[in-house]
Amino acid sequence: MQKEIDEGIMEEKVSVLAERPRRRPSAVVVSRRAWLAVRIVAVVASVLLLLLAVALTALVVIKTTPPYCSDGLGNSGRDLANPGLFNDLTPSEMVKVRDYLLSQPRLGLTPYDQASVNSSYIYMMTLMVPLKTSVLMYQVGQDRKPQRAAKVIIYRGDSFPPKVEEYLVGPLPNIKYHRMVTSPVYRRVPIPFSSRPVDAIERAEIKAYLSIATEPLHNLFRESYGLKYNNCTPSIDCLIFEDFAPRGTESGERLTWFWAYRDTEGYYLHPLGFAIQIDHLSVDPSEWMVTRVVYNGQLFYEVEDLAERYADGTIRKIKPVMDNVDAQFSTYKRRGHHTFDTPLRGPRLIEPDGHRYSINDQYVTYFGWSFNFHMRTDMGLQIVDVYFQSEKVAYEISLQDITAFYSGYSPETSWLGLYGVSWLLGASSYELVPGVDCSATASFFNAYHFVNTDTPVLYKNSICIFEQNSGLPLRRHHANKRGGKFDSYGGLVSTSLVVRTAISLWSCDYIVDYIFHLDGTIELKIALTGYVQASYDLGTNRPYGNRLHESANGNLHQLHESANGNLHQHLFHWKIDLDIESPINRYQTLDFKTETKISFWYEGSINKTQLKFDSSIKHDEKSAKVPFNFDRPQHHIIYNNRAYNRYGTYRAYRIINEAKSKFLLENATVTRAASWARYQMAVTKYKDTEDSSSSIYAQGDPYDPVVDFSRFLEDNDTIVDTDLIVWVTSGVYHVPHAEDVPSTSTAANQCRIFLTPYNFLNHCPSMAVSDALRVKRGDGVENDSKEGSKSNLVFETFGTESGEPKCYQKETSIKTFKGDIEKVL
Ligand SMILES: [Cu+2]
Repeated sequence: MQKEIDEGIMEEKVSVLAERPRRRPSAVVVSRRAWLAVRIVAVVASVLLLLLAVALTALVVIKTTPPYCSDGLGNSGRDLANPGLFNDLTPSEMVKVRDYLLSQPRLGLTPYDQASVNSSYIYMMTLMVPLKTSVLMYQVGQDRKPQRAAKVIIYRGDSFPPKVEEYLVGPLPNIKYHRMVTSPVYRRVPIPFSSRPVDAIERAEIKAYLSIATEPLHNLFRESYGLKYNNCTPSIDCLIFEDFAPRGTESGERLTWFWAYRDTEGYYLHPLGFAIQIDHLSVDPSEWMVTRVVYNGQLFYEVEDLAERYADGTIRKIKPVMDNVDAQFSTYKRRGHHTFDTPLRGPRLIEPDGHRYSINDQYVTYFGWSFNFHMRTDMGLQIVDVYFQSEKVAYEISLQDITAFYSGYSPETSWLGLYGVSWLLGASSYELVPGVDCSATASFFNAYHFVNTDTPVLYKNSICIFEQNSGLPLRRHHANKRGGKFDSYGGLVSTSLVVRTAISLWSCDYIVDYIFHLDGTIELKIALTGYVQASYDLGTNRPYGNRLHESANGNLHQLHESANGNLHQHLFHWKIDLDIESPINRYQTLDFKTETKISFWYEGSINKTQLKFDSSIKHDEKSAKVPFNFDRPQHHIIYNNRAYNRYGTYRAYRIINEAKSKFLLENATVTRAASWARYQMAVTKYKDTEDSSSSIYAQGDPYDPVVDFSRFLEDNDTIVDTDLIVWVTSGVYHVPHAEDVPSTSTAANQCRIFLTPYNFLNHCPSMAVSDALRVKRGDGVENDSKEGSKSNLVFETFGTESGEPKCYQKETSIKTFKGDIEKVL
């Protein structure tokens, strides 16, 4: 039975086996190998295809994406290891000077980080630019290279009486001497301590003093403004104080007004109607005192008096209204009507063949130009040793001071007169933003300063150099035949090299440009922007300006906080040391007048009236003062009496001051340190001792200034065939108006001076530029124009490629911007 069952199972197994498809073992082996081979081939093919695709894509990208435009001419960057003749102090030189001076026991200096107002310490150091005579001797191989030295300013709060001393320290880098020097241009020796700029050490003491002095006013600040001075949260509920100058109304005083502002973006437009005046003349802060307090147009002599009268309600109070929404008017947040409905980018520069200028350390060449730039901590960026087409044009072109004299009703505004150099134009030249402050294609340079510090401070990208396209032809002409048919065209777009810094002096920004044009012209330009200086509007400021903002607390008739923009005049002083082929030059004016004569060419007695000019050589400094006078139009020429162009005419440069601004405040005591402002132009004989028309001490004592420019003219030197300096004042009246909020715009606020060749050459030097265009008719040759018409025009571009650029412009990103200055070494 079991057997039958087993057999039955066996049969079933056999039958199951019989039902399976029969396979040939050899066929199975071949199939697996083939499958493997197929898979390998497939993988390899896929990889190859992928690589091919990548290669093709790359090819397409390479073919369709232009390469970066070339760098063009070289830019070596700063060479801090081997500073040249005019180069600024390097950080390592600054450290050497600092360490050398601190190691001199006789000087008794305290390191800056441990110093107080009543100690002796280094306030500032800058390069002592070598004397012109020794530079010129060195340049012609008649003398050895002038040694580098530093000029160091030391505050001596621990001497009796306290004073400021200036030292020459050198030679660099292996220092062997330090000598106390007195600049012959300084009228006052020793330099009065009261005229020194307020530095970070004194400022910190003042802040601490204000903190205690205003404690009794805590309630007044809170109730009137919703703000606090102590223990506040920045940008939320803080009241801040800013100091204004001059510091007093007479020489020797140090009485500073501190104005209160709401701490918010654009706080300059949020004056609170509170100001406190402090006498901080003493080197001992415990002797400082509050001398005046102004609140809502009411004057008090003691803080306690104001606090008491505020508490008992016997004075006019200010009610708080400003909130964060109200404060938006002073910010740069986008608002208002606009026509670019979608955000669109504006045009930008492309340099298809790279930079056409080269920079070697601080030495620049561009087209026919060559010059050096250097940064002075006090006076800012300067240009020295300027040549055009290998001919000497100028030894120095430099800004000397920026002033602003204000008007107003309140005690703070009515005495406001600012001297920028005392607030340090160089150390106020901060980082520039690529694509906004300068072209994104610009070359950027760092500056180093040693002021208010214990170690050198890096000002990143604070100088920029770039070639700009003005969008205007430098020259062009379209010539038609008499019959009206086109004859010829010639043109050249105006490009120029810009050397730029932007000085931010508290609320105001001054963009300072030295511009080198292709026709041999140098342009000096200051464009004004930034915030205006607003004052608290008491309703009595109207003759002095416009109301810029009002805040009402729900009731338009109840104005609580309003700002007034006060009338002021900006003035800029330039030193222009032209050396036309050599330092030996003359100054002449072409005085325009009319003449009426009987015309020789017609019968009878027909009178012809026309313009003519008389050339007038100026023999001495007194005759070379040029006050503003529209009735006597003039051209101003500096020429070399021993150098002629091909036509036998004296080689010369002409000075054009496009921004003459009549100075009406000659008799105002606050302007005495700006006696240069009385003349739109003055020409003096070069003297090493008349190096600068202003000084960092101008602001501290404008009433009896350490440097008084008018004295340069008093000796009435002969100025014929000698080294001449041209001093030019430009400026602008500014009545702030609603559109100055939040910022003044540069469009209509530019002060320009031109130095332009006048028979210096034989023809326009821009004829040498290769990317000019000349169009003329070819002889009988006809080309197909795009429009299909026949033309026989010949386009000459003098070897320069025309048409669209085939490269992609390298730019510096805005993201490189850091904003802060930083200590180095
Ligand atoms: Cu202004």
